[in-house]
Amino acid sequence: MSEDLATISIDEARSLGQRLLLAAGYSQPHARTITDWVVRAQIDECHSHGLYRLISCCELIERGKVDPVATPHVEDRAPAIVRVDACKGISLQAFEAGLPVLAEKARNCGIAALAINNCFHFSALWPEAEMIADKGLVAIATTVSHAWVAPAGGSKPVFGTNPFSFGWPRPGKHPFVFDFATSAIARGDIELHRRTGTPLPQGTAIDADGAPTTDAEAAVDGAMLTFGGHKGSALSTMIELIAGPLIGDMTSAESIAFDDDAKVVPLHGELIIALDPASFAGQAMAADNLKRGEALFDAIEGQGARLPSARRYMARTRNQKSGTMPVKQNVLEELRTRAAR
Ligand code: NDP
Ligand code: PYC
Repeated sequence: MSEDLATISIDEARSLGQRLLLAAGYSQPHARTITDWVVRAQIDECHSHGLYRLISCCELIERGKVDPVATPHVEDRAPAIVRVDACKGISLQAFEAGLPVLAEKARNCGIAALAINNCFHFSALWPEAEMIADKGLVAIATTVSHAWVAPAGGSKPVFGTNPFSFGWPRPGKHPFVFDFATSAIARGDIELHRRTGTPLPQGTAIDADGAPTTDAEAAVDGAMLTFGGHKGSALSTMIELIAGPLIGDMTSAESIAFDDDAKVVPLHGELIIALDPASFAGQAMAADNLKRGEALFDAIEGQGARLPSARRYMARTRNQKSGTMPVKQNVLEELRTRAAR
């Protein structure tokens, strides 16, 4: 095990998460969902959105931002649109409340959208894409965050790290899922580098004078960069529009203004779209069409390339078998210190 990684049992992580969140003031349903999601992410060895995020969730209460007992409100807006108001709670309860309605609408209409509004959002998006794909539906999920990222050709933060996730069902196999920030690096990774004082990868950030930097502190004072230059910049703009104004929620610039230097995770909306293969092609054809997707995956893997999520699925298998998982040493120390208070 590398120097900065410790091991924790999955059971201990679950009970640590529940204890911390209940003691912080979250309701039982929020404590359960948040714990489930961060433990899932840690099992898949997604360090930036795993157990580390328990600290972010506690800070949200300590800095007076989140409603820790909010009950999401589901609103049937149109045959293919469901809206869930998270009422300034964490997004996850809202997603779980909206998911069955989204799936039913997608089956009825062929395509449906779930708009989550008014949610504090700290999590990775792949669990959502995976849960939708596990229902036999194609998934797209996207959200803004805080304005930390400069547009290509500029030097001042405008965009959030704006993640985009896609899920495709694969009968008998884990779904094909990808999930990434449209910034060159996720903010969570910058924070993890900042905690340990380790350099950022080249090409991910600029300092306050607009000069390239690998120093995480300087990046926080300056700006993060989009991935893929102008292409990531355009994608990030699209996400600002469809997960912001389209659904009547904040842009990343508005979210960071609302934050008012509290330095907590963002408050905004999320757009989730589900598509039903059977509605496009009929039940029998849909099965054939999904098999044609398999040929594509074979062509990718057949030449030694890997599919997105393959690393996660391998980590999941390994860690579920052992009942333990790796976690950053400094994160575990902080969680145990908080739990002992
Ligand atoms: P990564 O760069 O770590 O990974 C991006 C995706 O690419 C993953 O699906 C990953 O699969 C896949 N991938 C990585 N390397 C390869 C490879 N060599 N070949 C094929 N596929 C590959 O993601 P980010 O750091 O950009 O984002 C991390 C997380 O941060 C995401 O889960 C995202 O949702 C979250 N996030 C959340 C935000 C929020 O506002 N809530 C904001 C920004 C990010 P694998 O996992 O298997 O490696
Ligand atoms: O890692 O960029 C990020 C992020 C923002 C909000 C939650 N995670």
